[in-house]
Amino acid sequence: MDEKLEPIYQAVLDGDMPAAQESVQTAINSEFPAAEILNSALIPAMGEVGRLFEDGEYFVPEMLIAARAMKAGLEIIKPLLIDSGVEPIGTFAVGTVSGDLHDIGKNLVAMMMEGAGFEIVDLGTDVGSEDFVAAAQNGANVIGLSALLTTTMSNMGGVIDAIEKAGLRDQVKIIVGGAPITDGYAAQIGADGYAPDASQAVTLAKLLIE
Ligand code: B1M
Repeated sequence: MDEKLEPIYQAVLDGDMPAAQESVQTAINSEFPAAEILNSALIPAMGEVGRLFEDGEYFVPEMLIAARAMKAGLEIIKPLLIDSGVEPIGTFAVGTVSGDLHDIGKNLVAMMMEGAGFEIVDLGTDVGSEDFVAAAQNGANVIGLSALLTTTMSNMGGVIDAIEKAGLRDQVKIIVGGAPITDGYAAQIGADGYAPDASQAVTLAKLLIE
């Protein structure tokens, strides 16, 4: 790993928020590309946190402070990932489904969508079907459902059913993503598509509203 990225990776692993902010800022000051900071340091660090959790070396508090450090780093690169002043190409409403509190991936998807010119309605985490239905009623063209837990991914199908029951299914495209989700699962629950990461979510959403 590049020596400018190593302290960022380490700061997230240590859950050291000030060090994460400082090391991200240092990398930006030396004109390191924001996308590389994200893809080569921040995301791999969270992957390693997950591995340490699985191995019983990290517990929930360590995951929590690592997530806080990552979010602080993301806040710094956010303006560089978002190209402001672009005419909205559609409205993207996004949320993490009911029972699920993971929001880093969802926030990244929202950031990239904003950068691609979508107007964003961020519904937050632990979002019930009724809020997704309301977003569709309020004119969202694309709805994004995120889930990180095998126990909450099943709530995605419920959201799609609720949108169908409200008579809104033809008006919106629904895309799904998150670590346990696959193409096959997306097809099974009747979503319009699945994206494995934030940048592919943008490509998919643009394709669907074309
Ligand atoms: Co949690 N957690 N967690 N956690 N956590 C995982 C998901 C886990 C895989 C860890 C592990 O065991 N290795 C495991 C799930 C196992 C399973 O379901 N089979 C797990 C567990 C078990 C839990 C708890 C149950 C732990 C407990 O309490 N015993 C608990 C559940 C709480 C709840 O939600 N009800 C819990 C809690 C937490 C924290 C609160 C401590 C914290 C979240 C903080 C926060 O988000 N604000 C946390 C964290 C940080 C993680 C890991 C370590 C990292 C997640 C992350 O932010 N990744 C995670 C392990 C892992 O993923 N390796 C883990 C970085 C992020 C950029 O990636 O979110 O995957 P990701 O998003 C990607 C793609 O998935 C995709 O694009 C993003 C980037 O390109 N994507 C989409 C995501 N959403 C998309 C939507 C789209 C398209 C693409 O379209 C709409």
